[in-house]
Amino acid sequence: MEEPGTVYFTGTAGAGKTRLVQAYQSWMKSAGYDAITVNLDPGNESEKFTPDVDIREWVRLSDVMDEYGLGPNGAQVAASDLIAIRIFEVKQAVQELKTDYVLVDTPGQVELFAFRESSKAIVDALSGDRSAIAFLFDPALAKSPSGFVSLLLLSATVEFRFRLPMVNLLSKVDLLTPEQREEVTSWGDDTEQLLAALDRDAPTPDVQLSSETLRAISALSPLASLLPTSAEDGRGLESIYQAAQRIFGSSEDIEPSQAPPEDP
Ligand SMILES: Nc1nc2c(ncn2[C@@H]2O[C@H](COP(=O)(O)OP(=O)(O)OP(=O)(O)O)[C@@H](O)[C@H]2O)c(=O)[nH]1
Ligand SMILES: [Mg+2]
Repeated sequence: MEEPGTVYFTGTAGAGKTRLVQAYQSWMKSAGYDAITVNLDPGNESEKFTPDVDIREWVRLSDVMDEYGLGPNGAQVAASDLIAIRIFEVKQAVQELKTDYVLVDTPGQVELFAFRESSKAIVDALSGDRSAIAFLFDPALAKSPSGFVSLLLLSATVEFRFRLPMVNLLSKVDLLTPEQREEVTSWGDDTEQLLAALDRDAPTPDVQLSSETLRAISALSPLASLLPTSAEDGRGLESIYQAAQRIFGSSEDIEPSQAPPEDP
């Protein structure tokens, strides 16, 4: 059997990772694909989310806090190391489910995921040759030009660190007006538009830092276009699938009629 395609969903706290993983799994199932969800967040308390493989069976944030006398953030760091030690058991649980696609929800502390050695070890151990990262741009941050640049920097950091193909998503797009959505996606397509938007803001140190950061990032890698998505109304879920297929290099394609409308 071909190895499953694995997509890690990451992004800042509250960007919509957990709901998107669930919505995307439902969409995949309704389109006839076999996908499982894996929760890698030891502190995930969402009662509505019942992942197929749950890291909390091995490591639970509340237990780590009690056992080591740590607060929630210190416990996330310790938990990440504990997860790295048990990751091959998690991998085995995933393999036993014999699926085509694995959708992985990651902890909200994106700096933990992006910077700690243990998360690199976790991703390396879980990933086969067909793996990608979906980075969520939260519209609450992405709708301001300097917030957008901060997310670009974070996304580029994740990309350089994991060296996996990336798909950048604009999440919760149902919360933006059509004009806002167009403006934000245009920044992802065109550095000049984003620089112009920064120039329109007052020249505070924050805006100057963003302009210089943007110049540095765009010299390193071309800007990534954002796919607008919504777990609320199902927009863009098919585009995630298509982007993943391009990355995984499969010729298999879907009938457009099976999918919900892209832009209701
Ligand atoms: N309107 C709207 N709200 C959303 C969408 N996706 C998520 N939300 C809301 O945004 C909040 C955060 O969603 P989560 O899916 O828990 O986000 P997360 O990135 O997993 O959060 P952490 O794991 O805590 O970092 C919740 O109140 C969700 O209901 C969406 O597509 N549209
Ligand atoms: Mg979550």
